[in-house]
Amino acid sequence: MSVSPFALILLSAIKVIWVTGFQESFDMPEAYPSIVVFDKIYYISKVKFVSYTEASKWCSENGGGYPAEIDTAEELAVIEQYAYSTNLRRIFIAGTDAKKDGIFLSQRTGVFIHIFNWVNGEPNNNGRVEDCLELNGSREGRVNDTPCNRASISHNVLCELDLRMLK
Ligand SMILES: [Ca+2]
Ligand SMILES: [Ca+2]
Repeated sequence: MSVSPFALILLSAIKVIWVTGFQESFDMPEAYPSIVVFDKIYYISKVKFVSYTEASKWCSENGGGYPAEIDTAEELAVIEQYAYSTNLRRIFIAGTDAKKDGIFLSQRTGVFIHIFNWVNGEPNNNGRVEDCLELNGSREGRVNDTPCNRASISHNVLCELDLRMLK
């Protein structure tokens, strides 16, 4: 008997699995240990990016994912906790309000993102240039609007991959 059917049963039976040492294909040296929740895998880059576009490219080229998109309150809670566990200051996730201030859309799908747990006082569109979203790992993983590309501000990136896309 191979071990993989058992692993699949585990994946479907257990809602949250900390993957460290479990799915070696996602133990990337350039990323923090990934987590699997429901049908999604999440991983955070160790590399930092000034540009959201570059961060998004990194997700795609490392594991085949995309910057995490907040679809539900449950998912937000998961990625906040994950961000918090790293204590990283700035971590890009998906969402831009470049077209209309305060209306955040997924860069990848155009879907309206409307579930947030903002850092106190946010979103503030600081300097009128904050058109992207980040999680502040050092502030309980909560959400802040941040520049998409400003030389003085660098971010890690939290990537998401739908495991059902791999089947
Ligand atoms: Ca999502
Ligand atoms: Ca802000």
